[in-house]
Amino acid sequence: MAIVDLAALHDLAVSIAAATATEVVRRSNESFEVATKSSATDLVTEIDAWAERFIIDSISEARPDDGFIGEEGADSASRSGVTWVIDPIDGTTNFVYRYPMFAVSIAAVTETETLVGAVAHCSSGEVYHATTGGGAFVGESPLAVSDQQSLPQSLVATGFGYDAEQRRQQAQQLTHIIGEVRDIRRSGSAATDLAFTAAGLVDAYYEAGLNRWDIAAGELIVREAGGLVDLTETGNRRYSVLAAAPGVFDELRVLLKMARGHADGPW
Ligand code: LIP
Repeated sequence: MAIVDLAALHDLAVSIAAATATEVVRRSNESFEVATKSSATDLVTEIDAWAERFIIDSISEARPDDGFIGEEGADSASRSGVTWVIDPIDGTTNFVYRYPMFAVSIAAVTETETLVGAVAHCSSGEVYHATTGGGAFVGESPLAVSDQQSLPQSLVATGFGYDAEQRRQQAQQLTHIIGEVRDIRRSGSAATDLAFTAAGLVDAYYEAGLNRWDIAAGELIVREAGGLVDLTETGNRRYSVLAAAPGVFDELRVLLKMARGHADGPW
């Protein structure tokens, strides 16, 4: 693999995420086609498709040998050793409802690690970003996870899947968690939840049934902000993620394992 200019890769990710987010927000005020994917509640719009195409074309102009994996179907091999993992609009349901919690998530990865990640929070215009070994930032401001040491005082984000039975099981687990923490937040965007964990806006985030594009950028941002991340591939290219401040990570991991043991199924 050729030597990669991390700074250039990072600047490409941040600039394209920001430009995409600006246009996504502009188009959110226009009419657009909405369709469904894996279930009647799994929405996709023509803006998701446009955004993924725009991101790929913009990156390819600068780096024609890179590969792409995207939520809306991109799946091309890399000739450079660098592959971009793209969620063009993470939180598509929120986008359709104009509920201001959706993000553009772009990560550059190799076979062994994530090099850079950028999550553009569309409603604020803020871009959360990180380079491996280079720290995490929102804009120019350094990010750090919370210094929370008490699980009962922890604000914990989570999410639920598009399959009704999956959601039912995830809600069952939640009944064993919600009384053990300060409170729960459900944004509807995994990338946003991970960025907010890195910023200390929540103390932790967990969710199962995610795709790689939901988490690729946010996971690096949390780690570079001093957080701990447990990422488990659960089959069918789905992932379970726990991202947390170090002071509550182990205790929350144990609680999650207990809660999943009480649910009717694997979620
Ligand atoms: C969403 C995730 C969210 C999860 C939703 C959905 P999408 O991704 O970001 O955390 O709870 O079910 O998977 O589909 O909006 O890109």
